[in-house]
Amino acid sequence: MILDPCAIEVHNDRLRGKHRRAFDFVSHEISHIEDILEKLQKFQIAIPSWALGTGGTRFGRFSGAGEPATLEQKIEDVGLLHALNRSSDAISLHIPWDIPKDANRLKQFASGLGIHFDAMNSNTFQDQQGQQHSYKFGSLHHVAPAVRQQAIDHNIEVIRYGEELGSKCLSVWLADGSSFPGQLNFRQAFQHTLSSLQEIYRHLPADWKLFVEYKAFEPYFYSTTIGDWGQSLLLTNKLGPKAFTLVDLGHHLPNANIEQIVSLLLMEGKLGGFHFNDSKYGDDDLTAGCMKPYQLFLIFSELIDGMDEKGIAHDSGLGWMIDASHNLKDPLVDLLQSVEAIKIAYAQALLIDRKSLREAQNQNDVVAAQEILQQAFRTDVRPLLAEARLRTGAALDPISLFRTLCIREKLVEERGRNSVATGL
Ligand SMILES: [Mn+2]
Repeated sequence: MILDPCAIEVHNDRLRGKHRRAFDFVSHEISHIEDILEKLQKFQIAIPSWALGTGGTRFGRFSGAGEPATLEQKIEDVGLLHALNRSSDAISLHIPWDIPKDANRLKQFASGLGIHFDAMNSNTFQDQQGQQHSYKFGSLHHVAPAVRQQAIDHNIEVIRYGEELGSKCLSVWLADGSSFPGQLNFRQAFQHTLSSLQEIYRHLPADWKLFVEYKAFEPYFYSTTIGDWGQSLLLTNKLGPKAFTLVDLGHHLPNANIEQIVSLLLMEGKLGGFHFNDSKYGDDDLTAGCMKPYQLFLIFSELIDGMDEKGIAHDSGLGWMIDASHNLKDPLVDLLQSVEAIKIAYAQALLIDRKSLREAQNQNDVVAAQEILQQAFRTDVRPLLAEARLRTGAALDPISLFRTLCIREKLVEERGRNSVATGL
């Protein structure tokens, strides 16, 4: 399904007056409003192919209707999101769920919708049909060289697919770990992981990046071989300049100070990208900003501070992606909500008076520092996001337009009630 641009025009015309009043009210107080609007227009968040279908828990999965059953339909869904908010111009694929049959045709189809291919994701956390060796006891860290080699070969194959599609990045997340004390020799598991990643790194094209994601626990519950940012940073430092740490917000132990992690990784030039989601207990994979919007704002505050200090472009210097699961809400609407929440946090962080904050820090003025941060956080920046959308031809209120146009109902008509997306 392709969105008719006239529908957006009609929708925006209806809301324009109300929007203008809200925008004038808030923009009035902001000195660098044009700079912020320009940054908001440029800032894009990639959508992972596996987030377009209904997610599940280990207890069950309640399929939605009209899910994208093919790779083309997944790209079409991201095209719809992008048409609605002009903020998600890339899709992140997962192999083997998204093996492209005709890469050139797929690339053309995607670019017709304004979509390109973000990071490629490998999968060594499941066994695939016909696979020779099992990943039950891990992949790149496995005690058996043949299993490690199979996992290495898979990652190299993922790079090949990515090259055909114009991607520039391989994201590696390993489930490798142990569930019982004594099961693993930690040092050996780490060394095996390092040498496996070194082999993959050797096959990385010159203009590619390798993202090494970490996760504190799950699916194993005693140790994870890349369990935290320190372990990921050890690996990426040893691998070389094309290797970076990837931060997934849900992959920390409760109450971890993620903004501090981000700040130091940026300082070391080793922060590669982000997976956005939100959680209350563990890796809950909920809509970004639904639980801890202040934490998201504080993370963006450190991101902007660190990127500006290093001269890193906000829109292209790091990889921005959503990594969430949609068990209750329509995945497309949930993704619209996540993108909105991420950009709200970004806009609020752009409002921070950096000069005054630095002065307050240097004078140990704790009260002033808090006031400065909260002044930015408590500003309602939603009219700024709406204005940025208006200027790029997107909808002033993407979720209401999604509902008014009965987009899901039309997708169900096209695809049927029982179409199921590949993924988890
Ligand atoms: Mn992730």
